[in-house]
Amino acid sequence: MGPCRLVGSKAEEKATGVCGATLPVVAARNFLRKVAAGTAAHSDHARDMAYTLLEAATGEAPDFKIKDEIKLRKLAGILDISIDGRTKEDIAKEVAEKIISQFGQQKGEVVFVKRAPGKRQEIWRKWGIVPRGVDREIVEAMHRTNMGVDQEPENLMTAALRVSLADGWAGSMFSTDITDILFGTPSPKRSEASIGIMKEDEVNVVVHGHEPSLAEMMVEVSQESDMLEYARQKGAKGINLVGMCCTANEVLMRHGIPTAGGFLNQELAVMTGLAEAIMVDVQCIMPAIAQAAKKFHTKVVTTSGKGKMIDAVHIQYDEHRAKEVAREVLRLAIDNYANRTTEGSRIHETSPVIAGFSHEYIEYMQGGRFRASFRPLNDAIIAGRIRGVVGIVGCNNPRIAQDSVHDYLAEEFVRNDVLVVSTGCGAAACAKAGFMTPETALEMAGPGLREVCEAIGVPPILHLGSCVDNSRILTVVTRMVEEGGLGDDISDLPVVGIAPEWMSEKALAIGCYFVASGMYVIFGSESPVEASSQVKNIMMNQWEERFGGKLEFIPEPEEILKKTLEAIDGKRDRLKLRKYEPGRFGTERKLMTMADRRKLEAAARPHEGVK
Ligand code: MSK
Repeated sequence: MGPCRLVGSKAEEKATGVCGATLPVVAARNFLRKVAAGTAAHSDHARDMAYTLLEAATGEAPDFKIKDEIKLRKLAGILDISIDGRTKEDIAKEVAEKIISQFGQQKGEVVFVKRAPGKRQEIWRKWGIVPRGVDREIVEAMHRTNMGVDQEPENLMTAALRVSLADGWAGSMFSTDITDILFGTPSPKRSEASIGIMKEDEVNVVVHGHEPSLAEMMVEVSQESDMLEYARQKGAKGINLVGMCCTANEVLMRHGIPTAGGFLNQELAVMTGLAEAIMVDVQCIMPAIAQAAKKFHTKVVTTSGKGKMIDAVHIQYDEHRAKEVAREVLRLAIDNYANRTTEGSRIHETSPVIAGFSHEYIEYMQGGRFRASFRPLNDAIIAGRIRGVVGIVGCNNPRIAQDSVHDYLAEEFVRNDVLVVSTGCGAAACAKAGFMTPETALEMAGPGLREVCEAIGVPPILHLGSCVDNSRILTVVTRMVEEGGLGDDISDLPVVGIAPEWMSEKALAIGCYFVASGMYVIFGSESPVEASSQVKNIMMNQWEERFGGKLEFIPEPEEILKKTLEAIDGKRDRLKLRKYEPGRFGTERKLMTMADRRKLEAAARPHEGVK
């Protein structure tokens, strides 16, 4: 009696389960469950971060300090917490407590809803999708989808948007803000990407997963002289910390630690034969790595009580003794250096990458410390130098050649003067492809976008961080609205969100909160609701009418590109902006022939005539 799936020959709109639940009900129910699971993942991560902030403030987690006091004070302001005459620890304690209370809040509105544009908040209130508390929305979603509760596809799908908002405008946003306060708000760092970053003569330790607390400690202890000396005693020249998946994005953005890649690269890290240890915590960790590791010397080390794995070593993380735990993992890796036996294989090439574009830095780079704003970006869009903005986010999945759609779309958008922001494994894909350097603007970008990137000195594809950092995209689009000239709501902006190679329930939660925030969102690969035209109609038409955003699953990359550009141009028309004209700005690069050169010289010296 459930949870049901209607598949195979019965997968027709009129099919029902034994209880009478129709196919659209079952499809909507399962979709809501997935969105709730994705929201739970991001938000439980956020809860751990909030407790780390609390214990850093009270001194119970002495290895953690408050690194970004400005951001802490700003956040206190948003939370209506007084800062006058108080120490940063005192403020941080109240900030952490207030955020922790948001998880269990039963009534009212989660506090960060007020960060959205006013018009957006009204839309949410009108349709009753303002989340009350993070846990309440997740629990209610699980209840509604239990056998015999919510039997109406439309009602179930509306609930999916509400629970997703508890992710984007609460859980994920809490996590991003707290992580910045504890470990520093990212600013651009130069580093490298690809499996080629593994070093033959050093102890390679891969940090993989999502929560950055223990990885931050690994960054610190891997630079301690005692640890480096211990590694030398064991015959290694040094310690090479390597990131994987979203933990990689966190330590890349803040410390320039190189990234080995995204979700589908994890087994490859083992297969290099060079990984002494892969330290994991939660989310997107394949059990297969422990099985692959049996053929090599690699130790897979689980560190979260929530995420244990057969055939892995477990070293429990404890924020009260965080550095001690990090040293324990590192020593295990160093001791394992001498055990390399089976020869692995790998590529040796790496790509340069500039990562670390927090929304604060994006604002700063457009006007410096005293005139930071989004004005130049909005003006460039209004003028048509930049056609629009696209977020390419989300995972890889084994049904698609890894990174192929991420890379294809990123390249084509940039060529078409569309600024790209990227997070998660999408960002890892672009980093490995070598797209995240300012030089990319010169090599690939359309002339208008190239001009803007050259003026500011940034890549045309900006690395905004990990999966929870999709909340930074919400802040960026909100700031664009506030800056003026591009309508008065997120749904007016020429922006589109894309998850071309998605696989995780977290990606569905992200997609839904972008839609509820007013964006057109396209997912590649396969649709989890393909069998139900009614549910697809809700996602495409009803959501667009009510919320100004819609969700569409499009497997063909060329079609994703076409529909995105059409949507951007459609929004430009509605805003009555200048029609985008390719090549209108800047100078098209062109190979000069000798005849061209002579013409130019003659134009410069008209009195001499052409010889
Ligand atoms: S790691 S959720 S595979 S983006 Fe955040 Fe990558 Fe998707 Fe996991």
